[in-house]
Amino acid sequence: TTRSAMVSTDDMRTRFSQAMSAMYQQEVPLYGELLSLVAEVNREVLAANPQLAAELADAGELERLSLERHGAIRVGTPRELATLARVFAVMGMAPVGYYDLSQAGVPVHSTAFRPVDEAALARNPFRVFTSLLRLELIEDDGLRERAAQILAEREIFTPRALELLEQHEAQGGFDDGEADDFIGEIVTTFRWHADATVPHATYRALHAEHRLIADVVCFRGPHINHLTPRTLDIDEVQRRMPQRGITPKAIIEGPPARNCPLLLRQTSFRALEENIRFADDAAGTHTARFGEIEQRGVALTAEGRARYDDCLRAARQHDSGDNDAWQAMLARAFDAFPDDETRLRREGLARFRYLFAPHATPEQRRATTPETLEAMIETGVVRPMPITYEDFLPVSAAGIFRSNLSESREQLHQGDPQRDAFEAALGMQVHDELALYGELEQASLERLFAAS
Ligand code: OOG
Ligand code: NI
Repeated sequence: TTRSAMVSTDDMRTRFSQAMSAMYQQEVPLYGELLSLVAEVNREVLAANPQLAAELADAGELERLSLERHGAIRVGTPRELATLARVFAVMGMAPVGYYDLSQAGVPVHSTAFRPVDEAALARNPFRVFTSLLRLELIEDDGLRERAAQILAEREIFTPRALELLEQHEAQGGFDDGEADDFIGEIVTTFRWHADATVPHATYRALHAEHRLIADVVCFRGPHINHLTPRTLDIDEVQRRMPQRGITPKAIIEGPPARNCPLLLRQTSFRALEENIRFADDAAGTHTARFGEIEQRGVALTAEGRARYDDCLRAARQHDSGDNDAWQAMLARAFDAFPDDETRLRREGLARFRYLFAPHATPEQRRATTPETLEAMIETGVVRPMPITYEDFLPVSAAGIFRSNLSESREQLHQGDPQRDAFEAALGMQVHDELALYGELEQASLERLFAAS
């Protein structure tokens, strides 16, 4: 008998993000409330902007507008990270970027598992921001060894998940039933456990070192700590959260609102304090889980990114913690950053995908060369479209991590970037995100010139 058709990696990723969303809405009802608020604001934005609605409809984006775009987890050991890399490969997700959060006082380093090719990104860009705890930043030898030992003893994957993973690697795919089995087993790894694996005293000692250390070490698995839908108006969702009984973090992270949106803007609600039963039967609480929203803009070149970092740094010297004041400050700090597509492109600050206009004639297409490109753009034969930023921002990510912590800036653990150690743990190198955007732009130009 022939095997039934194998499920595509894109389909695996979609099944995974849907299963995670269903589980998380059930586990964290406030997250369901956030999703409903996001859908409400998205509906209003579309009703007020028929042109945007038409563009999104053309791009096939309307049906999945309010669906999750990313989630985040934190693991404790190289082996856990390496196995996750294999699991995410089944879903067409590869590690992109290296983020050193220790610079911001968070004792982890991270990557984002995401699709990299254009077609897969268009089908479903779902990403998982994945952090590895840096135990070496625990200063106390005894506590560090205890934490390492607790982590060494746990197995975050079910036996069936590991069996299916090996089967997938041997046979190169899953049929429909295996695909659903696998997703079910993997989602189990990311569920919440209200019972900690350690006595309360151990939890308290690790927590005193850093709340995130306790979060990673004291539980059976890496619970999903947030999911993030896409909003069309992040400022409005931030404004309305309190009306829904949701407490937002103080400020929206990332660049200010712009005519040509840049990179990524994010905000979240403050993590919930949840009841926990410890291994010695003591009762207590733990704060880890929240909901986030994101609004994405254009990817920048290395030069654009350096300018972004400069503007952000200038504004951060005056951070008051009040969102309105902060946004006004940011807008001023970004005054000098060009805010129209033509300048962003001509000044080499942002990445674009070049397409022929539908009305471009065969002669015009043939006449399009590197030398005539600018003229073809000016006469409307070629259309540059901004390439969406698909990654994360370390300063913003540190701000999102802090929705777990007190709003005060914890500056406990300063470390150096350890990219080599991270990649050794991962078992592979991470993709360079800046290079990926350059390749997308280059590929679109080559397609254009191939017509000449
Ligand atoms: C991850 C925080 C980073 C983002 O969107 O920047 C993040 C975490 O809290 O584990 O998800
Ligand atoms: Ni996030």
